[in-house]
Amino acid sequence: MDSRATNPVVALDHASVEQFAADVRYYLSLTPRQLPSRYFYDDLGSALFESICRLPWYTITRAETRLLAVHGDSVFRRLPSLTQVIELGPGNGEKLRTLLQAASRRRGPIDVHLIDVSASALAIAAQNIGNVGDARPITHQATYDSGLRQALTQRTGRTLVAFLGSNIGNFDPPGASAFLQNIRASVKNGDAVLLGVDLVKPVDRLLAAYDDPLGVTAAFNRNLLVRMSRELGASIDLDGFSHRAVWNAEQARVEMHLVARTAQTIQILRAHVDERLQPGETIWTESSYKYVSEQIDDLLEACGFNPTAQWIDRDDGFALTMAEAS
Ligand code: AVJ
Repeated sequence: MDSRATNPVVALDHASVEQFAADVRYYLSLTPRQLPSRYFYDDLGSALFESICRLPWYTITRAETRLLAVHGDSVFRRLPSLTQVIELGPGNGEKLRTLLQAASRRRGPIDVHLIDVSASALAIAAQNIGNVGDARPITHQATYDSGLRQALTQRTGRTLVAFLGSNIGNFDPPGASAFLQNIRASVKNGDAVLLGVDLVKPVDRLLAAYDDPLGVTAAFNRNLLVRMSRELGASIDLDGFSHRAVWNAEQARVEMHLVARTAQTIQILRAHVDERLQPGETIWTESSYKYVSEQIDDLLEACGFNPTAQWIDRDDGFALTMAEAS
């Protein structure tokens, strides 16, 4: 949805609640039980995620911001005549602002399309981008695919698609390939992607990032239950669920789960949900896949991109990779 369109908002909100209910019903019934991680990001969830980014144990945001500040100028130098940047899942837009500010000189105005499912994140991001030089923020409250489609219908010229913060980690490997292939099919030769990806690192560091001593990540995870109660009228005992993060070495992913402390029921009358969980039974709420740097080039190449630069933060194990559609 384009932020400038005011009318369809109500209809979309209604539809998105129905979609949420349908997704909860479907994913909770799977084995193992799941909930899609994109539903973390209501207003409270987005605020909790911002807090996570400030935690000493969650290094992704700071590492990426450092790389963008240092190498952002090279990104722009490699893309002369860039007229448009599309960021998928910008959150508060601070990383994109760092990137834009790193450009030593820029020719002409640049359209900055911000695509996020969170309305509150978009409002903050648009503000953060709006006061950087000649950047013109355009917001789309949408999922990645539909937002990308909307943004590209307004294509003005050479385009950079930014997918930062290791957001790609939420896709399983086939999903990540399909997603990048879809981007490749949607952009033109000479367009580029900028991909920020968290790297495999020692397990203790991975677990501390997803199960922090302050319990912010636990609150972020359990907020999904709060959201289900608030938006869907779900009847859930919030205290009946605890947060768990596990490193799945075989799959190279950190998983987050909600664990039933005792026997639990989740009931949503309007969505015909009536699930009973055994003590210890889990709901899998997120995967954050971690990569080794060479895999990122391989993945991009397999999806029709030509990697042109990769910058790595060794301290925190994070890679920023640029690739061109050619
Ligand atoms: C925004 C999806 C990249 O997977 O690290 C942070 C979300 N989950 N702590 C991530 C998240 C738990 C984050 N991404």
